[in-house]
Amino acid sequence: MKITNAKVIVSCPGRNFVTLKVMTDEGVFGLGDATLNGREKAVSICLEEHILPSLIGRDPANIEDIWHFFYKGAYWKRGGVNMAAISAVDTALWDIKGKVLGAPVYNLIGGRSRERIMVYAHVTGRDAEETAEQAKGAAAAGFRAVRIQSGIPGIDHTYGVPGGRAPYEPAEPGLPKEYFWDTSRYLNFIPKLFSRVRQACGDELHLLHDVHHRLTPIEAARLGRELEPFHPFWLEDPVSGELQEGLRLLRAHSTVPVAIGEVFNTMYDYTTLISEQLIDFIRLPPAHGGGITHALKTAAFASAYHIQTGYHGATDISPVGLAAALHCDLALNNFGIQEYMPHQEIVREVFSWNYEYRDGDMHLAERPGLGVEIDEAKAKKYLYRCASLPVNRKMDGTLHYW
Ligand code: KDG
Ligand code: MG
Repeated sequence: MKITNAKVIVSCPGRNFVTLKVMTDEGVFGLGDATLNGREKAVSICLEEHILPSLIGRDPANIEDIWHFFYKGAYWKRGGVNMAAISAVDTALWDIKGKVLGAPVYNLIGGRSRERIMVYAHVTGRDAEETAEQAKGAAAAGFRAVRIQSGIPGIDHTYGVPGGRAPYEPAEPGLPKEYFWDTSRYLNFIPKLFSRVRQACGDELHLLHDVHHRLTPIEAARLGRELEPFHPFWLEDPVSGELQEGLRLLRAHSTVPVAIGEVFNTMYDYTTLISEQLIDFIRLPPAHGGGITHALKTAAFASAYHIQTGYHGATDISPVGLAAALHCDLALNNFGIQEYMPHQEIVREVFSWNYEYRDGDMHLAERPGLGVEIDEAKAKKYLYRCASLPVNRKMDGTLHYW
């Protein structure tokens, strides 16, 4: 069997997605998600100019060899753009393998380890009161885990909280917007938010929160310690992950579980974090972390240290990327939880998929390969639109992490 052609499909049904389609001489094709929010064109050029010409002619069965060809062969290893491109190739090859063998991908990587995949919902409110009400509503609708993000007194715009009635979408049309941030107001408020939500929802609902990289290690340690009475399921990206050693400080002061790595791109970004047990959940999903091949290795490394998966699943992971994560979620013994932020309805015009949310869990139907299709004619109707993630400044104008 040979790869005869491959193409990159950039489409914007409500938001931009970059999808790779790899075709073979036997008519079987595979899909991979190459979406990197705000850097879509960089990945599509990387694929078209630097990767696909060397992919054509290879045997799609040899996934491990092809992975190393593009990883080691790039010489400039790692990096978000390169790894998103490699992830898409790898995922498409697993899709092909599944279709050729007539098996869902999860059956090729160990089979079912569980009946269903626990997901967490996004719960937001303009203030603690509204967030608590929304959390109660989500629990009543069947969710057993919710991520709580709230407007903060004295800060005009907070990460994760939509301005109007539209669902939250991280990238906004045009060039990056600039928002303002105040760490001390944030730190004073979040324990009050957790207290209010616990009061409204009781003890059983799993509560998660995304700090979105904004604290220093000692600030994160303070927050972790103050949230302990409310036993969060996790605190996500409490500090920017570049300084892996920084997590030692948080660990020294708090038992709050930590999830990190949605902006990482290989297992090498995790070496200190995993081997020193400084975190509890890995966030790096197959779509950005080297595809299914490398995700399995990262998960195996984590499992030796009792660390679980909690894959990133925001709307900028396409249905193809989410399906790749769900196949791993179903098969991995050290699965923890999966993020679920539903795509807008309009996305169904371009993609169809085999996963379904029911009663707090995601369920995967038995279909060969990944189980996701793309309608190329419809995809063409939705032209790419420039959209960017915002940036954050401290109140005095200093550029900070968003
Ligand atoms: O593109 C950026 C988003 O994926 C990110 O802001 C979402 O942090 C996020 C999350 O946890 O879903
Ligand atoms: Mg996050």
